[in-house]
Amino acid sequence: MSNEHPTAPATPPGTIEPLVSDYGAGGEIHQHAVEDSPRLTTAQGVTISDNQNSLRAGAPGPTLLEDFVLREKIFHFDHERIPERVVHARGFGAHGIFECTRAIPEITRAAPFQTEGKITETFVRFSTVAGSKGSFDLARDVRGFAVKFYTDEGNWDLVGNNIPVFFIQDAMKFPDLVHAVKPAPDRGFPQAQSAHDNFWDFISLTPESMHMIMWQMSDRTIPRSFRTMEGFGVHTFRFVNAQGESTFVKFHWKPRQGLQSVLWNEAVKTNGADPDRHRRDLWEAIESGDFPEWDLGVQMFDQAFADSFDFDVLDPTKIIPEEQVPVEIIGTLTLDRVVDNFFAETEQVAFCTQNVVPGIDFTDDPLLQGRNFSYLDTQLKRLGSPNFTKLPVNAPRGCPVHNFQQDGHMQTAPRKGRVNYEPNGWGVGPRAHPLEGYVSFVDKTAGEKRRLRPESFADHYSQARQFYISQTQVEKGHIRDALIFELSKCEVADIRARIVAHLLRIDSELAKAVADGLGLPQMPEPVPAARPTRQDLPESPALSILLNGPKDFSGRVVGVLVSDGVDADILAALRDAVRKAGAQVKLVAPSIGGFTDSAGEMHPAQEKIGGGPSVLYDAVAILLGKTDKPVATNPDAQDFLRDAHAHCKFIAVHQADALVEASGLSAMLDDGYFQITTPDDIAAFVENCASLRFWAREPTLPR
Ligand code: HDE
Repeated sequence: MSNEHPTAPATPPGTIEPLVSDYGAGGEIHQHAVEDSPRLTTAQGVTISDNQNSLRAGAPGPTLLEDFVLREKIFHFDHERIPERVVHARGFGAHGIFECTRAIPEITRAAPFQTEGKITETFVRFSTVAGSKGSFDLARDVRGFAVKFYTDEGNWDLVGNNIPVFFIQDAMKFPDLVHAVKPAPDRGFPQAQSAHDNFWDFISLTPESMHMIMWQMSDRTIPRSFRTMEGFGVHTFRFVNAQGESTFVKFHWKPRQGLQSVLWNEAVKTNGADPDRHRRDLWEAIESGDFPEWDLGVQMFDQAFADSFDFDVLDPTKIIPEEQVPVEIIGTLTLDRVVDNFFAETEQVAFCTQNVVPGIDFTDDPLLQGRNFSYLDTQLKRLGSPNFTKLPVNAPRGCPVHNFQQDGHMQTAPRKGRVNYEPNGWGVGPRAHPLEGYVSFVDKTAGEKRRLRPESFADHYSQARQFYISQTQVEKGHIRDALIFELSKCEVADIRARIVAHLLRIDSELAKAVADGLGLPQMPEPVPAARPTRQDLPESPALSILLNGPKDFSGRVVGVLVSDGVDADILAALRDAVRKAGAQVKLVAPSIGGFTDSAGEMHPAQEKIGGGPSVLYDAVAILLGKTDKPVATNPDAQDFLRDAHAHCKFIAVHQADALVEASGLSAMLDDGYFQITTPDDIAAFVENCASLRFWAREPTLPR
């Protein structure tokens, strides 16, 4: 609602009088349009005279059915909701551009890759999978990474995840998987988590999920932000060139911000402190001009490689290690614009795996084939009309749309004229173009019509093991702890044991550590396996998060706990050094009203202690005034420090002895702490922050 008195004289802050046009008889506030300011109208364009009171027979008296203004307003409100997505309901979108940095016309005729420097508009939606629309951001969950390219030859949707493999090999199993992970149908909980009996029961009976489970139990599923995760197309697709020749391709999005995740304990607390953590992070980054970027990489290979590879390239539970087929960078995605309206864009965007353009084609991956059916179908349910393609976020931008499709709910772009069919003798209307049009790759197929799973899909443990052995010691410890946490939430002891029986096929030490952590009375027998686990697959460093972290501290945030009397020079030096590192400082003070430094200058705070716990920051500094007693005894301030310590963060301290002592940490200061005595001490702290965590503080032995 616009302020009705834009030229009102300055009044003390918080004075509401200038915002009021009139008070009604019941003391209610009325705001009136003045001069040329926009009038409030009904959907029919009729100007409304009173937006506070319904039409009544006497006061108080019955409300009249005749009140078309009230009825229309309530009617529209009643119909504001549309069904949330069956999966990936909670998501966040942004606009961006894709720039081709290496043209590959000899490999694909897809429009975005024809010339170096070519720009293609995009819309990206990140999501969690299991939680409903209002669930928290930092659930342990796979993240969706869906990109719509508005190419010159139509829309291409690359609907991927932040994990390169999937739980199942055949679309037939998807409803079962999703039912199992979603809240149980009788009780309607648990929300947005996999730590429950139904999920693990299903998994224990689905050996093909074991590779994905290793990824899911790793810190990949608790990313620091959308900006710090990879994306993958998962399936093997085809590039097709102008001659109709095909090259297999797997798509990768590599974040220029480097990979970064949080710790599980941090995730749990973050969900309370800021359930919107990831969406806020993306919004703030884009709004501040710190545009997130991902390089698009492709692994390209031919049929001969596919035939010689250890696994079936059509099996979506397998990767091709980057060390075996390199990821070649062909472009960069930059997210540079937040949405104007969450519903219109993020909610109504309709991704469909079947949306491909000339130069991109499918393979026979049975999961991909099933998806091609599902996505179009689900959009009709969600958006309620086949005309969802006309919504601005879904409509092609790089090319015109001409066809004879007509009518349907909410038709907003009807064709003119009498001809609505083809061929026609009227000489009007669009026509197909055999050369420019989409031609499917000419693939020979033959076989018996049967329901079957290829034998080439049968090895379920070798790559699970390869993923596990490729992790650093710290990351292995996190996988173990995640398994123990999740399985401890299963009420049925047998389910826990069944999962350990699978783990025995992956790594016996991991299985033993999990069994110990669960207090299993005895070790189960390993599950029967269709294929023995290969012990010879080499480690793949590309699979580790910690080996692929950021090069610097840019884009990160230092949370600074401050109090009155804080040393002005030290605070200024910290702000300066952090800004130079491309990061930002957020000030957390006893009062949101701000604090006064040692030079007598007032600073506003971004958070009040308690509202800005340290889980929200990548590193922390505790810079207190000389009389820091009130802060030292504040339990929220103690949590701030204790959590930062437990989460292995780098910690700068100045005049913080009393808080350190009150938090029980005096005997535990290590090299991750930086005693700041003069402004010169700041540099070493900020430099170290680039490595994000002081892992030496974390116990990695079984707990
Ligand atoms: Fe999806 N998936 N999916 N999925 N998926 C949906 O489509 C489905 C799969 C993915 O931000 C739905 O519009 C089936 C793999 C993302 O709007 C639905 C199968 C991958 C998004 C659907 C899969 C994904 C979805 C729900 C197995 C990674 C969110 C709402 C055959 C490569 C897109 C919707 C957005 C959304 C079906 C498996 C990624 C129901 C049947 C594998 C990122 O159509």
